[in-house]
Amino acid sequence: MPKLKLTYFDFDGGRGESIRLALVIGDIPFEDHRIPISEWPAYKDRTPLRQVPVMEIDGEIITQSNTINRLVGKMTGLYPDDALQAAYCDETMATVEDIVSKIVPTFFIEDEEEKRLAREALTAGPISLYLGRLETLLVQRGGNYFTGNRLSVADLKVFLWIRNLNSGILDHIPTDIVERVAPKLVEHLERISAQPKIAAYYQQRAGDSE
Ligand SMILES: N[C@@H](CCC(=O)N[C@@H](CS)C(=O)NCC(=O)O)C(=O)O
Repeated sequence: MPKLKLTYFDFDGGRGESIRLALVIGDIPFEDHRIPISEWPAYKDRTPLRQVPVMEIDGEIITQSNTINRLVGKMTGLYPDDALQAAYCDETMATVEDIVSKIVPTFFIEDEEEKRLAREALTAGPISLYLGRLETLLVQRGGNYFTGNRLSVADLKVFLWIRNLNSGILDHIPTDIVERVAPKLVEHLERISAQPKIAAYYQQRAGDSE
C-alpha cells in the first residue's frame, strides 16, 4: 500500500473532504494534513498550483480534487469499473465542481449588499439550475445513488455540497433552497449521512473537537 498524505484546509468540508471520506470508508490509512486557514498565506507557495487539495503518494504530488477523487475511488471501490457508469460518476462530480466554482468568487465580495445581490442572483439562477440537474441525474440513475446503484465518490461530493447549502454557512443563500428545488437531494443527503462509516466518522470528529 503506498504512503498517502492529503493536504487540505482544517475543516470538514470543501474539495478535500470527499477524498478524506473515501479513504475512511475504504479503511485506507493516510496522513490527514490539515492547514489552519490562518496559516494558508505562508503555506500556499509550497503547493504546485497555490491550491489545495494536494495528495502525496509515496512523495509524488497529485493535484486537482476530482482527479484525486477518482484515484481514491479506484483504491476503495468507490469508482465504477464500467466505462458508462464511470462517465455518470465523472459527470456528477464535474457538475458539482462547476457550481462550486460559481459560488466561490462571492466569498471575496467585501460589500455585504453586493454579496447579497450576487448570492440571490446565483440562488435564483445557476444554483437552482444545477440542483435541478443533479436531481434529474439522480432519478435517471435509479433514485438512490448517482452511479451503479451503489455508493461512489460522486455521492460523497454531492452530499457534501448539499450539506453545505443546508447548513446556513453561506449567507444570503436560503437554507431551504434544496428542499424547495430538489427535495430528492435532501433524501440523498440523509441516505449518505446514514452510511455507518460516515456517521461513525462524523461522530468521532465531533468528539475530537469537544
Ligand atoms: N481545480 C482545483 C481547484 C482547487 C481550489 O481552488 N482549491 C481552493 C480550496 S477548495 C484553494 O486552494 N483556495 C485557496 C487559494 O486559492 O488561495 C481542484 O479541483 O483541486
